[in-house]
Amino acid sequence: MDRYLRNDVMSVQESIVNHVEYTMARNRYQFDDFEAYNAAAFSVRDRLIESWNDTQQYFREKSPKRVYYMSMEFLMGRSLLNSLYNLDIKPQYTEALRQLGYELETLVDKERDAALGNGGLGRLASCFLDSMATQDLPAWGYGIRYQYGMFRQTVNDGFQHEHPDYWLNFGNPWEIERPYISYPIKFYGGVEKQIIDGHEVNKWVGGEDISAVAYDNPIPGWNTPTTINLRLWSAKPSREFDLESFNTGDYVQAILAKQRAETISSVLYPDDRTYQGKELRLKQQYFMVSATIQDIIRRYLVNHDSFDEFPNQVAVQLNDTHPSLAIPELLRLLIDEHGLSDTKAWEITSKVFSFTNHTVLVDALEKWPVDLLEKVLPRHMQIIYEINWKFISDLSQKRGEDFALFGRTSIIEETTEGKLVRMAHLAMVGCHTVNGVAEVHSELLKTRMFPDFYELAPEKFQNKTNGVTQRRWLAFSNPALRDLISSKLGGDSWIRELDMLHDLDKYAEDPEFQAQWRAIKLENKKKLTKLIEEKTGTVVSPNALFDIQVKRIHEYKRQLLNVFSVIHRYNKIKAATPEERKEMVPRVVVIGGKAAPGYDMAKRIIKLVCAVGEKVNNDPDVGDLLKLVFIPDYNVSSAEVIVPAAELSQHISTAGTEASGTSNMKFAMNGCLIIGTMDGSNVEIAEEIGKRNMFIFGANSADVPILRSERARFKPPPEFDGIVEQIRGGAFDWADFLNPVCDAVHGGADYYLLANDFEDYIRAQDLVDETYKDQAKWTTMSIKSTAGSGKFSSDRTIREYAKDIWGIEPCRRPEPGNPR
Ligand code: GL9
Repeated sequence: MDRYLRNDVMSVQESIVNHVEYTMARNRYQFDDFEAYNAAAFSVRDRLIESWNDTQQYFREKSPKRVYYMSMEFLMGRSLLNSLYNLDIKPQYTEALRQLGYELETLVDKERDAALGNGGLGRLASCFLDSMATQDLPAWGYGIRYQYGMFRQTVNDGFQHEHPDYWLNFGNPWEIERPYISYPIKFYGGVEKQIIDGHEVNKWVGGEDISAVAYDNPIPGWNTPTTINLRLWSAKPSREFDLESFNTGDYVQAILAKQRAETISSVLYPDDRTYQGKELRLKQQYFMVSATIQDIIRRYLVNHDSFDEFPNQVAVQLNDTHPSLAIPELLRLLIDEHGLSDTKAWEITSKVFSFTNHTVLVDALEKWPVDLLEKVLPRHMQIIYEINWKFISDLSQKRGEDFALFGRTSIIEETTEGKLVRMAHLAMVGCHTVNGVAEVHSELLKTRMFPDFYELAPEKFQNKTNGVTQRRWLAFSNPALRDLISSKLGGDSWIRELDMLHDLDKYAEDPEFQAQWRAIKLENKKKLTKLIEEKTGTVVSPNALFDIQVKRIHEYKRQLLNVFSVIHRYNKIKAATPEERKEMVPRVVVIGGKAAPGYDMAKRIIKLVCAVGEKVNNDPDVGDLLKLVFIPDYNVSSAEVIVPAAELSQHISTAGTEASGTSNMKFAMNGCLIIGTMDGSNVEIAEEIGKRNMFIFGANSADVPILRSERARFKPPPEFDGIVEQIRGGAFDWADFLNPVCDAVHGGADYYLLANDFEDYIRAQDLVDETYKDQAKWTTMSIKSTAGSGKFSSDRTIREYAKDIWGIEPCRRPEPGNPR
C-alpha cells in the first residue's frame, strides 16, 4: 500500500488551505487562529485516516487475536501536537503554517481538551491506547462519546463552581462519524418464554429501543505505521418508529419522546470513587457494553461460522467493574440470539474477560440494586442469578455447606434495604484474571478486599503496575529535556524503550550536564509562572522552589496535610528574624484539582487552600518566601505545562489508600523529586529511583490499621492542634465555613491520620529545604529520578498485559520503503 497524501511543506500547505475553503467554507486568504487550527487539524486527520485504513485492512487480512479495552472513561486531552509528533510531520506543519502567517504553538492552544474522564482511571486508558498503537498491537478502545465531558471548574472567592464542558460545540475534527455502524439497544420490557425450533428460549421483549452510533477516533502510534481505533458510542433515537404513539396522532409528542434517547450519552458522571446508584449511569454502562459486544461479535462473524474460535480471537479488558455487564450481555447474545447452550456460552464467556480493580476504598465498589436491574435489564438480572447459582453450587461441591462463605462471596448481597448486585463479585466470577494496579495494591486485593476469592482461585490474581506514556508526558511536553536526553543517549530510541534512561545515571554528577538540566527546568518554570498569573492573578518568582500537588481533591489524598504544612511554614516565617529569613528557601506551593460536585468536604478544602493563600500571598512580611496558589480547572493540557516545571511534587495519601497514582510517574520522568508516603506506586518508584532520592515519610500500610485502633489514646502534636485552633479562631477568616474541615481531622476523628503523620511530614519538608540549598545535590537527585523512571512507561505495562493476560502479539504492517 502506497501512501497517497504527501507530507512535503507545499502539499501540507495546500491541504490546509483546501480545508479552510472547502471544509470550513472560509476565505482562503483570511482566516483566524481558530480556523487555522481547525484546518490544520482536518489536514492531519486526512493523514490519520489513511494510516487508520491501512492498519485496519492489515488486521483484517492477518486476523490475529485482538484485544478490546472497554472503559467508561478516556481522558484524552488534546490531539494536534500528539498526532504531528506521532506521524512525524511536525516540522512540515510548523513550516507550512509559518509561511501562511501562523504559529503552530499558538494554534495548539485553540484545541479543546477531550475530557471524557475523571482522573487517573481515564487517563490510564488513554496512555494505554498510545502504548498499544506504538507497539503495533491489534487493539481497539471502546467507550462513550459524552456530549459533556468533565465539568470546567472556576473558583470564585475560594468557592468551586461547575460549568458544562461544551467541547463539541465548535466541532471535533478528530472523530469520524459512522452513521451506518449502529446497533439497537434495549431497556426495560420483560422476559418471555418462546418455543423456537422445539426449544424453549428466553426472549427479552417490549421496552424501549434506542441506537448506538459509532464515532471513530484514530490513535496513531509513535514511529510506526500503525494507527488503532478508539470507538466511542453516541446515543440516537432508534430508527424503528414507535408506530403506536405515531398512530395515535400525537406526532410532535412522539418525536420529543424519541429525542430523549440522546440523554444517555450526554454527560460524564463527575464522581470520583463514590458510587451512586443512579439509573442513568446504569443505562450508560449497559449502552456502552451492549453496543461494544454486538460490534465485536459482528466483526468476529465476518470470517467465522461458529463461536468455537471466539476466545482465541477476542480478549476483552474491563477497566474497573463499570463495563462488567459485558459478561451477562455476551452470555445473553450467545444464548438468546445465537442459540448456544448455556454450558457452551459460559465456557466461551469465561475465557474472554479480564478486569482491573482500581481502588481500595470500599465506598467505590459498585453495587446495583436488584430491583433497578430487574426493571432496566430484566433478562440480565435472570442471567446474573444463573451465574450466581452455578457459582454457589460449585462452591458447595468444593467447600461443603459453608453458608458464611456463600454469604461473603455471593454476587447478591442481602441488606435490610433490599438486595444488591456486587459488580466486583460478578466480575471476579466471570473473568479469567483480575489485576491490581501496583504491587501493594495487588497484595491488598488478595489480603483485604477479596480474600475468599483469592483462596478459591489464587491463579486469577495478578499485578500490573500502572505506567504513563513517555511520549505525551516527557518527549512532547518537555521538548528541551527530550533533546538533552537524546543528545546523551545517542538518539531518541528511548522514546519507545524507556529503560534506556538508566544510562543518564552516568551524568548525574556531571556539572556541565547539571547546568543544562537546571536551565531547562528554569525555562519550564517561567512558562508555569505565566500560566499561574493568567489563571490566578498571582505573580510568583521562578527562582523559588516549585512544589506541586495536582490531583482530584479527596480526603484520602490529604491536600489538607499539605495546607497544614504551609500554615506551619507561614508561622515560622512570621516568627523569624530578618537574618533567619535570609536563610529560608523561597517556595511556591501549587495545589490544583476538581472536587466532585456533591463532595462537600472537598469543596471546603478548596476554600481553605484559597483562604490561606489569600492571607499568605498578601502578607508583606512574607514576600517571595512563600506563595500558595490554587490553579483552577486542572486538566490534561494544564498538566502538560505543570509537570515539566515541577521540582517537588506531593503524593502523600494515607498508606493503603491510593491504589497506584500515576502522576507521580510523570513528575519523576521530568526530573521532579517526590515527597510521599509508602503508598501505591510510590513504593515501586522508591525501589527504582532509591529512597535516598525521594522524601519518604509517614506510617506504612501495615501500621495504618493499628494506628487507627489506637487513635483514642493518641495525643496529636501540639503544633498540629495549634494549627487547627488557628483556623478555628479565624486566622484565615471563614472560620464557620472551615470548622467542619477542622472537625474531620481533630480529636477522635482524623480517619486519614493527618495528625499521626504530621511531624514526620514536617521533618521531610525540612529536609527538602536543606537539600534544595545544595543545588548540585538536588540536581543529582533530579537526574536520578528521570534515570530511574524507565519501569513506569505504559509500554512496559501493556507488554505485560499482552503477554500475561491477553495472549496477543504485535501485528505490524510492512511499509514499502516509506517510514510512515
Ligand atoms: C484510580 C486510583 O485511585 C489511582 O490510584 C490509580 O492510579 C488510577 C489508575 O489505576 O485509578 N481509581 C479511580 O477510581 N480513580 C483513580 O485515579 N479515580 C479517577 O479516575 C478520578
